[in-house]
Amino acid sequence: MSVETFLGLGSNMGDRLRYLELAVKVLKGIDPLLSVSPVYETAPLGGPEPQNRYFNCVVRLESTLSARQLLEVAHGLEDLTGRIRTVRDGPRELDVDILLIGDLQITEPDLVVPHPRMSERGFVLAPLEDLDASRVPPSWRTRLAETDPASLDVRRVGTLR
Ligand code: A4P
Ligand code: MG
Repeated sequence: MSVETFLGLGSNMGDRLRYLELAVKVLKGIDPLLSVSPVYETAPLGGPEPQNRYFNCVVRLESTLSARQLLEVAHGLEDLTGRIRTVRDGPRELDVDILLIGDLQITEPDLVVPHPRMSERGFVLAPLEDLDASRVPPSWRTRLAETDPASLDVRRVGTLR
């Protein structure tokens, strides 16, 4: 049975749009009918200073893949861009986060779904809301506005080809 899955894509190194486009192209091999949110330019959250601004978007796809298989796909996409993992939250050509897999809940050392930090990130909330507002409880936005308003400072820059 296929399950509605949301992946978050982010890039803040090199040709940021091209990396997002590449990821979407590969993901179309899993679901040719996938949907892509608009692309947002966002301030880097965490990690070493200074860092480039990110381009972020969210992809919605239907898949029969297990969570583990999806994590392999995510890592495969990151590797495809030549990403080398150095420091946590460090700059990256492509970061692929599994945000939601239907209503599945997973808590394992190397895989947590829903993504544990998605509710604290304007760069996830805005594009996810574009694709499916029902996945973003209003309380998330209210809390974020109170605790970290800078995180909601995201700017829509366009759509992928
Ligand atoms: N992992 C566990 N759960 C998941 C999941 N749901 N999806 C594990 C994907 N991976 C998951 O990730 C480290 C490990 O997390 C993976 O090997 C996987 O087993 P990583 O991508 O290698 O390391 P990271 O991304 O540096 O750390 P982390 O904790 O995943 O950070 P995030 O949450 O991915 O955030 N600012 C802006 N504006 N835009 C961004 O996109 N991204 C980050 C990274 C920081 N700041 C940002 C952005
Ligand atoms: Mg990550």
